[in-house]
Amino acid sequence: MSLKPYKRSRVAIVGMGAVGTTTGYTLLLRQRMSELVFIDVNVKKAKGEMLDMNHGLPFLGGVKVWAGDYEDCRDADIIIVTAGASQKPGETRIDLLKRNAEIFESIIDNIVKVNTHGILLIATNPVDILSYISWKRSGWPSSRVIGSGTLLDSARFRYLIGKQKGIDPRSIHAHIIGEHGDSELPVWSTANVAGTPLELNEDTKNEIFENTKNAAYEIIDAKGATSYAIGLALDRIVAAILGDEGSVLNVSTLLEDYNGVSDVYLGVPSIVDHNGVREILDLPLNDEERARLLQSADKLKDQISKVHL
Ligand code: 6V0
Repeated sequence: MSLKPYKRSRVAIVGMGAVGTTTGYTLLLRQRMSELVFIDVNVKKAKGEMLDMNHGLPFLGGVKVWAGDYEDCRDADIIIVTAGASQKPGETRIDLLKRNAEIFESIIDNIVKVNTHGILLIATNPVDILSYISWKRSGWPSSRVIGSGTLLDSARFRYLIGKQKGIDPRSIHAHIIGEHGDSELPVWSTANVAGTPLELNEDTKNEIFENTKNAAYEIIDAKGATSYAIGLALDRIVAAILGDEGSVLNVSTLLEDYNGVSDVYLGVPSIVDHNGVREILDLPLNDEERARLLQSADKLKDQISKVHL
């Protein structure tokens, strides 16, 4: 990993709560860009986070950090949106939809008023639906409107499999796809380590998936919000974009005729480079997995139909 910032690159973060702040700090530590701007309706909070991070620059250098407004999105290569209400204990992500859909319309309008070339990276929940709304509202090509999708869920999944097998999670190739939420599904049929199928009994598989799916509820119940792993997941996507990596990441993207699914954003393995989502990989699914992906898509489409676009 290079610690040198990429030249003249700007990342803007809209929403400086737990997720936005941790993401900003992660990007700063990893020196992903040369300019980092924080935007929040709570101007004082954004300023406080900015000052705190600026005071760390003598230990880091390299990055200009400031608290700004939507005008600062004009030259942004990536605008990360984490603004909105967060999940309350016991609340599902879908419950958040109505509250967050409303504020998103004005946020996206403010961004596209000044920026025509950047990439929107959405993290606010329900992330798949808000990514879809952002795509529609922005008028940008879907390749440039990306949701964090099931990248975090897949990381949780790989961590738990790795823990069970005593193997570094980076060496576990396993995917969670579909909704970032209750209808997501594990793709056990292709999960492997170096091409070797995972030998896990059904009970262990079920336990790993349930723990993956319920991880956010457990963490929110314990500490009020999730922040570190999502910060690292967003940092990973930023690295793939600014570094023009062509990395395969389970981001949320517009599906058209994908395993029978169309006109919905869902998390699937996608090739991410400087232009955003370059290509969606045609992950081979068995019949059960395909049926569950369709169910996940149907659930989200039903929710989208209830939101005024
Ligand atoms: P938070 O700590 O409440 O922060 C939200 C921030 O948004 C606050 O600072 C608000 O002031 C700000 N905000 C609210 N409205 C606006 C607005 N109109 N314009 C600008 N800023 C505004 O929430 P937290 O950071 O914990 O979570 C943010 C969102 O991320 C929630 O929807 C979470 O559910 C979601 N997450 C998504 C994850 C993923 O994998 N995609 C993971 C974790 C959380």
